[in-house]
Amino acid sequence: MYIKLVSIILLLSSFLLISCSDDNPQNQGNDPSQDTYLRVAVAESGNLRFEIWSASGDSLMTGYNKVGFKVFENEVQKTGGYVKFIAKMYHTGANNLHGTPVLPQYDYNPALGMFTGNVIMLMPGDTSSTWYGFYNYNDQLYVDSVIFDVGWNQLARFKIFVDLSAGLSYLLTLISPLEPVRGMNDFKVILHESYDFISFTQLETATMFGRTWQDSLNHYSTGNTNPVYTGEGIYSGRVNFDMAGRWKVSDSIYYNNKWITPMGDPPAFVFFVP
Ligand SMILES: [Cu+2]
Repeated sequence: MYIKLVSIILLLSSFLLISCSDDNPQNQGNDPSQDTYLRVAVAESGNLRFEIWSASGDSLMTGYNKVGFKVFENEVQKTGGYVKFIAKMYHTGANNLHGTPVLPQYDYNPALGMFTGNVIMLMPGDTSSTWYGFYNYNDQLYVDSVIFDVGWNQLARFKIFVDLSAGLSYLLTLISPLEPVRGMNDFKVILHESYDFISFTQLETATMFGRTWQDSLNHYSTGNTNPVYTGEGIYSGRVNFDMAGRWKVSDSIYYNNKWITPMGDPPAFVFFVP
């Protein structure tokens, strides 16, 4: 079990390292006032169809995806209840499997006509790594094991840290800024806990302390605010990149009466500010 966990973390780490080289940035806006949902995946079985719609792009991408599910039975759309969704990735040859963070349940949002929430996609699919979706409506209707695509958002960032004493891993996913600008930026992250990298729990009661600095000039900016929980899994603060160059934003996290980030070496995101 432990060996398997380590191999999955290594696998993810090697992918996440690659993802640090952003030589071809692409635009992934996250302005909630401009939510336009596009259909990004379909899973059908008999007279049943589940659709995933995304407000984060025209396909599911690595990182944070704001999504809604639509369910049709005999072409009649469901307008109440809930959807459950699980995603599992199989790595051919590596003989392992991992999950990705999803919500325990997606509730119906009448204003949007969908079962809304988020999914975090840890890795892109490719020829040897395949995502399978398992869909459930009201614990009554199921479509299982349908392959779906996930693209690679080169701007997506994750940090994984491990509490070995507790056998728990944590995943910190950056939501904003994916494209940092000079001056004030919204700093948004989402935090998950996992003991096996198959199921993940979204943590909503952590306390976060951000720190923003520029290594090369030993420069700290002022006017930053710590990320605080604002709902839907998201912790939101502000970071001030008051000069161009390479910035680091670290996040020390206190949860369940202890520090879960390594003391003196908290996870840090690197930003290149034009
Ligand atoms: Cu994978």
